Amino acid sequence: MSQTAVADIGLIGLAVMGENLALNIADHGFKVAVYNRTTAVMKKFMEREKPPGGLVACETVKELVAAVKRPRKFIILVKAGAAIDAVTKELIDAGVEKDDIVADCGNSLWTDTIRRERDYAAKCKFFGSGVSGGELGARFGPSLMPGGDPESWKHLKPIWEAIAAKIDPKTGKPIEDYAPGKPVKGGVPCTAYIGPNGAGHYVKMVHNGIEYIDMQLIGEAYWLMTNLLGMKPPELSKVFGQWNQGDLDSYLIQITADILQQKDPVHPQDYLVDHILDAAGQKGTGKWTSTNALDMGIPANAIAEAVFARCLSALKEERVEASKTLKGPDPAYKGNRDELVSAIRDALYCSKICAYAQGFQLMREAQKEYKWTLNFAEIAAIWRGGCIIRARFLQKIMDAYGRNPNLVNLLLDPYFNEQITKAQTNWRKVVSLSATNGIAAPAFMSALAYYDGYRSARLPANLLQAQRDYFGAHTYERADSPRGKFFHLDWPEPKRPQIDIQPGSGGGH
Ligand code: NBP
Repeated sequence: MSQTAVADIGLIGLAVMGENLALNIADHGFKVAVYNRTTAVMKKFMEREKPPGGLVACETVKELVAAVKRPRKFIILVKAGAAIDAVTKELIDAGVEKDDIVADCGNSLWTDTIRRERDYAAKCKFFGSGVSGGELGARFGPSLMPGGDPESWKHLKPIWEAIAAKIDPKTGKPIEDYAPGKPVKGGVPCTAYIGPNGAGHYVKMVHNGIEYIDMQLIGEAYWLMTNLLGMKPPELSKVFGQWNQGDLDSYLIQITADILQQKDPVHPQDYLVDHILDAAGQKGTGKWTSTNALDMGIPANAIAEAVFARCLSALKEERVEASKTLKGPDPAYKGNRDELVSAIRDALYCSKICAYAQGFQLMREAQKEYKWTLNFAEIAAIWRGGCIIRARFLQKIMDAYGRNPNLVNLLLDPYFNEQITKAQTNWRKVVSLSATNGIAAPAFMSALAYYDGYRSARLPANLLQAQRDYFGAHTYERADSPRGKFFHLDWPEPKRPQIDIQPGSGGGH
């Protein structure tokens, strides 16, 4: 089949994300040429959707390249990793030229995007754009985090702004009345140019790291109410539904309320959540965020804790065995139910503030490392709609960076400071209760430790430095000397224990 150049953009990869994004683009009046490695998948998609002329079916990469108008623009939505390079090379072999734009919209590691932009520079303009929102986001408006050459962004911008989720400028909330074929008109798009090379994918990675901790915190709240108050899924669903009316209003709280009222298809009298195996999966973006935090020396401990909590959950069989021998207290709470529910809500809100403080601190450091200039108010703004962490709370972060673009840490913003000051007694109560009742709440605890550590003018690292100097002559700074001046003490010889070995007492082995 030969093609004439009629399409505004080409899209490769028609799995969940690709097919929904293609329909979204077509709904907004752009013609999209679509291709999938397995042709049957593309054909099935075209038959099922019976597209009204917005989609152009291509069976080969050559056809796809020929179908797109110049300067050609392509979206790659295939499995992150080696497949991105394979597809980019196929596009180049099929005739993509130096000024054509190849936008990888998968969950790629940002350093791969930096490398790809450099490696393919002579052949095409490689661009990296984070996409969040899953299947529904892709279909009805995702949050898009584009990073790459600013000239390429000018060409992509009209499409990105059209297909992104939209925010009502009056309420700051997402406009959610998009139906197939009837896209939202007006509103502020949840996309903005993030920065050069890997910046878009980096910010998307941090988004996912925050998503891990957001989900873990909700899980811990659910688990504490289940174990300390004996609450059942429908009651818990109501609590999450109420929380969704206030400061915790967010997509993840809303879907939690929905999930908790879902009956089990196998045992229709039961709730599905009670039959789902408690072993979490992961695809790696939380781990990337945590590894990067360690590499840069940024204390994103709550985010890392959420990743480790998934790892611990995955040791299901080991945990089952350990539960038979390792002892702890049986949960027993005799206090007021409503007071505890409200304390758990406060613990969740305070921990969430710390988690976002860590995510934004990470991005602050990354911009120094990679020489990007990130606009944190804008990043919070584009996360208000379309993405998995969308929440009313993000408006507060946007306001905080609007007040002070150079804010060192979100905790120092007056609004967040006041929220934690008001709610921390409850937060501490919940963490204490989880410890005394033997209920694992690692993210609540770790966020509180971060808060207490960050607000401490002194920490026990003085002793740690002394230990390092003692055994390894690693030197220390003195509290009464300027920073950067290092000291070493010739520590007295360690007193070694005297071992009295009697001749012939068995030392000849
Ligand atoms: P998958 O990540 O499951 O990838 C499947 C697609 O990749 C299929 O179209 C497959 O073609 C294609 N593909 C593979 Br695998 N290797 C290929 C190769 N060497 N050459 C050409 N095509 C190849 O799809 P997805 O879940 O739609 O996600 C797409 C991207 O979006 C991923 O990077 C993902 O991380 C990211 N993302 C996903 C979500 C989500 O909620 N799923 C959200 C945000 C971002 P085939 O049909 O021939 O096998």
